[in-house]
Amino acid sequence: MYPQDYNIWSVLKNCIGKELSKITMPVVFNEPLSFLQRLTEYMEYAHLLRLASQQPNPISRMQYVIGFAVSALASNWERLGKPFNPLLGETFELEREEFRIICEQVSHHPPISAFHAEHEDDWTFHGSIHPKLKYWGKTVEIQPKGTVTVEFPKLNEAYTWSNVQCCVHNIIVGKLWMEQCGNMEIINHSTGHRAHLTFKTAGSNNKDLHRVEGYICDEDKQKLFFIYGKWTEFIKCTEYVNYEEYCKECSQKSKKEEPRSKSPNDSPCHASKKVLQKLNSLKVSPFKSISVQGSVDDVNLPEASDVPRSDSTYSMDIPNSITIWQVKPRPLHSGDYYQFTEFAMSLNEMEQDMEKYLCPTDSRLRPDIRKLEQGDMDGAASEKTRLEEKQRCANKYRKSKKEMSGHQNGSNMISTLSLNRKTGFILENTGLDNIKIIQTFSEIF
Ligand code: CLR
Repeated sequence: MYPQDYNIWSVLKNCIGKELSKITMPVVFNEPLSFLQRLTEYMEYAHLLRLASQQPNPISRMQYVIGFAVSALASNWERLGKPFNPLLGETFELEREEFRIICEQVSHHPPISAFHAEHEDDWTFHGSIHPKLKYWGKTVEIQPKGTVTVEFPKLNEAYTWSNVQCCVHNIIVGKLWMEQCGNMEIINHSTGHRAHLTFKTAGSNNKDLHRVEGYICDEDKQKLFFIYGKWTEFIKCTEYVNYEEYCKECSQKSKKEEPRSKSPNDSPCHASKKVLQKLNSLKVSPFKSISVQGSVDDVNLPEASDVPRSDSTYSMDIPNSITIWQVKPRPLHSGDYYQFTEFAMSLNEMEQDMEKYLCPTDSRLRPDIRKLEQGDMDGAASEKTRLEEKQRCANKYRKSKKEMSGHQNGSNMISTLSLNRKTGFILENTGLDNIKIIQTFSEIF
């Protein structure tokens, strides 16, 4: 199996209307990470939460929480490989200077991943994500359902928000690309402050590509700060009056300049286009070679549309703004390796002495992911099939056990099967205090 022999459409055209999480995709579309690891990427800029917790007033705390919420999405830029679906009970844990996190797959159908992260007694960050994929022909829409919460225990403060939806374009023809769009509302439940952020769609001329804009308001809906930036690059903020002033100046200027403008050279993104074109051509993506073959005969092909280019030189710069968050550049060879960030590249690493304390359910121990990481596509594919088969068996067994106990006792005895968290054993209560060990927790791989 080689990427050039496949295109996503050749798989998906048979799946219109199906729940996408149930479709098994060939491993060539995967990236060597589990979805639990992909969620852990939310934590790359966790220092922003520590900074937030150190701020004396709720508005500057909100600014850093916004920075964190947006920065959490940055690693998704250009990442079009599908992470592996976690197996039920799979875990991933990571400890770094600024945080520690534990994630667990708590449901398989629908797929739900839960996580809890913290740093000393500064903050906690927890929640669950249930990615719902909707397939609309040319695009796949992914709604990451679930609410996430940040708490500052010393301040008795809690913030919540939900992530915006993610659209993957050019499923049928052309090169895949992704944008995040929709509204995000971050609520400080203790003070009533709110942040309203809009993740914009690329829009005409792609002038709003990846752009995020919004404001912070108090409990009386008074707008206090203006927030702007791109989820792929930076987030800045300024007092709302500065923004209003800036808008006034802009409209006056454009009135004066109107007769002169409209030549293509005036487009603010013009200068960067060539540079970006060059950069893009240098990047070797494993997905570049996924091109449409002659097999899409039974559909009406739309025009092949290109991946919109980012216009990074065109960024609004409002006087008296501060930068809350700035993205780290991707490593040099990111394009040769699934567009990973440096942080993503570190997630499969076995750190020193890790094998001694790691849970046997940890994503790092998944043989299919490991094989893909080593470039063994066929090995990865057969391991993936084996694990999926094994999981189906385990599910069937669990289900039949539950049904049986329900019949025998006239009640649905959930306690019949229980998982001992400490030992990782699945225990079966066969009645009369007779407890039998069925399967070890470690056997999910
Ligand atoms: C985006 C950020 C959200 C959480 C989230 C949920 C599902 C992820 C999505 C993120 C990024 C894109 C994603 C998706 C699942 C599948 C999809 C990884 C992390 C990839 C690009 C697969 C595309 C394959 C289709 C074209 C079939 O907060």
